[in-house]
Amino acid sequence: MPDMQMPEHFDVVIVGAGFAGLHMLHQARGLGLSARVLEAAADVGGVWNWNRYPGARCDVESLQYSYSFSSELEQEWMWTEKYAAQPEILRYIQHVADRFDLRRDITFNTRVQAAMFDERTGLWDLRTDTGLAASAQYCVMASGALSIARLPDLPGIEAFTGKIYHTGAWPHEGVDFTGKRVGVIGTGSSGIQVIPAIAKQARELVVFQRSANFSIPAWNGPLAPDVQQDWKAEYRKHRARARELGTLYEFSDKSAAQVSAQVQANEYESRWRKGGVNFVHAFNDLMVNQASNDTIADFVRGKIRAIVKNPETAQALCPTDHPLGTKRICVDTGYFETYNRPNVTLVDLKRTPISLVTSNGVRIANANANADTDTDIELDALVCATGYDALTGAVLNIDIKGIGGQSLKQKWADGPRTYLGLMTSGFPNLFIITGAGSPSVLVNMVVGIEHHVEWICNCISYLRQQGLATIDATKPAEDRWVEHVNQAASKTLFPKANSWFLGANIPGKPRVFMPYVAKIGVYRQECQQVADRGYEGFMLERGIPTSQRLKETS
Ligand code: NA7
Repeated sequence: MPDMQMPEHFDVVIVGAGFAGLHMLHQARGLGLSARVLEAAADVGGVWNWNRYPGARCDVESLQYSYSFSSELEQEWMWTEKYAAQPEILRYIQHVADRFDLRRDITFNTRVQAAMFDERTGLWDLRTDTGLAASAQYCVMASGALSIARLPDLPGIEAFTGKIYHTGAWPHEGVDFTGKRVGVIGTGSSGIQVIPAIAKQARELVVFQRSANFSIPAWNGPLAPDVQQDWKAEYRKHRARARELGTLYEFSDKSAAQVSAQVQANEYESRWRKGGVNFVHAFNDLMVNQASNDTIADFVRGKIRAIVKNPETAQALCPTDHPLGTKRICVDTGYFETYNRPNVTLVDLKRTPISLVTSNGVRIANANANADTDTDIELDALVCATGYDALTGAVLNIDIKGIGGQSLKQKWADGPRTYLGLMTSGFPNLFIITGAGSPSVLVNMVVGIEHHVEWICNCISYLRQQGLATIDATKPAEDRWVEHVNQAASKTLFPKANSWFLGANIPGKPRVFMPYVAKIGVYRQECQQVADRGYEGFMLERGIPTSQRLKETS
């Protein structure tokens, strides 16, 4: 443990320099606050700095996956593709950091390990892995919803002598798979993007699939200058709509249940040809009515069977264990077509699970139960596209202690508890951006981030104007919010999938549906109402809250 320095004091400390942290820093400066961002990586960008795997791309259109706070920025930045690839998004974020001179308030290569609320001073004390210490009146967790990469717990993995990569921690210098035998584990969004890219380079690619996933073609391509100009001419109108709707899809006002099978098929076909996540908004009951969902899921399974030539592989690639859209829908470029290549093989782990990782490959159980030998697959490299400890992982990775030394880990042992997804009771002046209990990963992240930063900044301004020292969620308000978020999810098909939305990918993680399924416009109104009513459901105090007060008011 490095020696701790004397803490440097700021009005706000922000954890993370991705889209959220940079925006928070810029807005905090606008309020005249002193602010410091602490960032584990060597540069800005968050997930876009870490996820450098080949094929990494955003599945929200570039013109929408960008900040709206500066019209000059909006107009001057030119996107080259409909869906931007990771390097272009990273360049954009780096440009934002430079254009608004943000780097001077960011400390890089510094991972926050602990944050503690000091009842004597009313400040948050932060400790980092470099020995740097900071204290601040407000602490903002901008640490990302998908930033704690998870490697699979496979027996023997430590014995593998080839290279092991995780898509979420990709080497900056890139990887050359030419002539190599590569295994990819995982077929979520990252796997579905990386598989076609690696297949083009590697000698052999073996995909290890635990669950088949639905994926829609992106039909990505260059962004025509006139399309970009037209969109930019109307940017204010588009942004206003995005604040209500999230990403601007063609939302349908019809239910699939209302129309004939032919009308359904025509609509699915037309949306498949347009591509992207827009596909899942073909009808308005697809996420609430299983029978309706079956119609769109059947359509995609039909497409998979039509694309993939080997019928056995096609069958294994057809998802049957969850309704379409209840796991994050994937958007791809030639994913299913990749299985027609002679150098690509699919291993269905449901039939033939990995029994051992050996020094030079992977051993899979034999599909024929009577056969006495397992099959060894020799590999030079293993790519894990195995996902993240989503939504709560990054926050709980830090040892956070609130009033009375209460640890957040303990408080959230049975699942995250927040009020509005923004704060958690007993942790005054600690704000979370796009965390559990907010729409978070279910909407365009940049829209969600901008809303949270706006709300937090308005809140801090209010506190300062009123001469208040702290804001803290009350327990009853938090309990009501958690119930409200659960209720909202239970009216949908989402809980039917073993998804990372409910922590199912992490052994032992409590199964709680974490994001709030409401439209961002509805959520925005709920947050605004709370503020308009003088921060209803929060305790606002002139003095410093203590454990004694907490006992009295909870
Ligand atoms: P995801 O969506 O969590 O996908 C992870 C994949 O890895 C998924 O197919 C998992 O199967 C699979 N997985 C995880 N652990 C294992 C083990 N132990 N063995 C075999 N297969 C495993 O992560 P992504 O990075 O693809 O996407 C995350 C989000 O980032 C994405 O939605 C975008 O919003 C951006 P499972 O389905 O759990 O059976």
